[in-house]
Amino acid sequence: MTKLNYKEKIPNNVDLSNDLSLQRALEHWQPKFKSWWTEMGPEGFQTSDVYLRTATSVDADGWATYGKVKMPEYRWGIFLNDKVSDRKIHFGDNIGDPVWQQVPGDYRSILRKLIVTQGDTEPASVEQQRELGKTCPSLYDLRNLFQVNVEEGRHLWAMVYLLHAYFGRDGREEAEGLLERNSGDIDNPRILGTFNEPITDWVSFFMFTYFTDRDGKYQLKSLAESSFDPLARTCQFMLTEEAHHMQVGETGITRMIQKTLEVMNALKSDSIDAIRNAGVVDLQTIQRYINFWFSSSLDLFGSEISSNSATAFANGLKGRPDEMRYKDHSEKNNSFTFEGLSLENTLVEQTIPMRNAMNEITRRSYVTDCEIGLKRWNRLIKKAGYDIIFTLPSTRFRRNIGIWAGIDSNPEGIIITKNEFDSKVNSWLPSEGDKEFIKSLMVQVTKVNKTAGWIAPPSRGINSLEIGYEYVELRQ
Ligand code: BYC
Ligand code: FE
Ligand code: FE
Repeated sequence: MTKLNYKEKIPNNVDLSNDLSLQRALEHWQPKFKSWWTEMGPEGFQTSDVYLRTATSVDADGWATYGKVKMPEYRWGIFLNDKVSDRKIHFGDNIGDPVWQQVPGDYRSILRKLIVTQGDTEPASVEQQRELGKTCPSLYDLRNLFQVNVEEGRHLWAMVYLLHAYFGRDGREEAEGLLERNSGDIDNPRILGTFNEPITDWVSFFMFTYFTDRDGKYQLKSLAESSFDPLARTCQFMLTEEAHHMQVGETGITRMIQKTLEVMNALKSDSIDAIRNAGVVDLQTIQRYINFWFSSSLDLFGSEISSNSATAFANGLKGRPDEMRYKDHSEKNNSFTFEGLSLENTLVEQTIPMRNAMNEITRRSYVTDCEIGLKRWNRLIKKAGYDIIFTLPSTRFRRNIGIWAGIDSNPEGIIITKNEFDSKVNSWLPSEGDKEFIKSLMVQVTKVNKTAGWIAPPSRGINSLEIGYEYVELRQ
């Protein structure tokens, strides 16, 4: 197993010291990354010691090494899973050929676009979350936020390495662009919609890590199948880090629900006013946050019918998540039938070539995965004796990309008029009033072993440490 070389300026397991011009190019990008981190990364706490995990090797023992570090001194580096010898292309038109260690000329621009799109989301999320330290519900949560942030920074490094190593001059230019676009910037926004949405409260942060990082999981799984071997190996390693981000989301939402249920039981009431007056989030508002972040994340899979996704599949650039679970890996002559939209805006059965449906196939796996958390949360609610049930809205609800974009639908997926949508939207999506209420709950708690009133304390600490461990040392 390759050890990561930490003696170098840029920790790596790609033998960077043997490619001086690449090393120089990346060392030139490194200070730009550091200034971006200082300007656009977490606000405050940059001089605090944070209990973070850093990868020291890509195998099971070494990839999670814990210790206190100041965030700007985190060892962002380039780590790829080890090469599998004789790896062959396993989907699309070139099945059985050896995978590529260099970018084939014909696929250069489409591969670059996939890598740039993936790379753009990573720093975007750090920018979106930069203010959250001011309202952290506990030191434990603050540490988790920063862990997610430094790892998203590392995911940016992963894509920048590919751009520098395999795409020459235009790759270097794209790498600069990844630090120039900014989340929510009107003139130069991030590429994908969700990554321009503000995340200014912790309810949104937990929803984002549950729903949007999970899009990351599915996109990375698709790219981990790629015939461009360096991309596949990079994404395989990123996936090990991704699991933690989704866990932060799932446990955060669970703890928020637990606290609400505790208060409801103490009050012996399910009155929304009473629940809010007691300083916790009513389940109806949580449902509206689910509706918002789930529907936004659905757009990240692209159009239901997509010639881009067909080309990427045919060329072996981007597969389906867990491609080996499918029977046919060419899908050249197969078709996909789904409920689409007629010219009169009514639901109609539509059949399209399977390869054009790859975005929708990936989206469906994602939806199934999202449901797991909702089932767990619904069990908690039921056990507490309430009959409220969380549901995922229909994939037709509030879409901005694909065939449902601009179609007014209710959360059950029934097409309705714009008037009806507008009159009910405040019961489906967080209203200004909901956001004000959530904002009022967001107070910073940084005392050891204390947790804000709207969320239950964590059930266990990090890496077997106690919950009350000083995960972030505020002393400067
Ligand atoms: N917003 O055929 P279409 C993560 C564009 S998250 C704006 O429908 P296609 C993370 C699309 O680019 C994972 N534009 O779809 C999570 C195309 O543009 P062009 C991120 C959008 O091409 C949390 C056009 O619409 N990874 O890692 O198959 C924290 C029509 O394209 C959107 C990736 O996305 C949108 N939502 O694109 C941190 C993987 N959706 O060609 C990190 C790389 C589509 O007309 N990207 N468009 O200029 C891809 O695989 C694909 O580009 C897409 C789908 C999945 C985005
Ligand atoms: Fe990431
Ligand atoms: Fe992530």
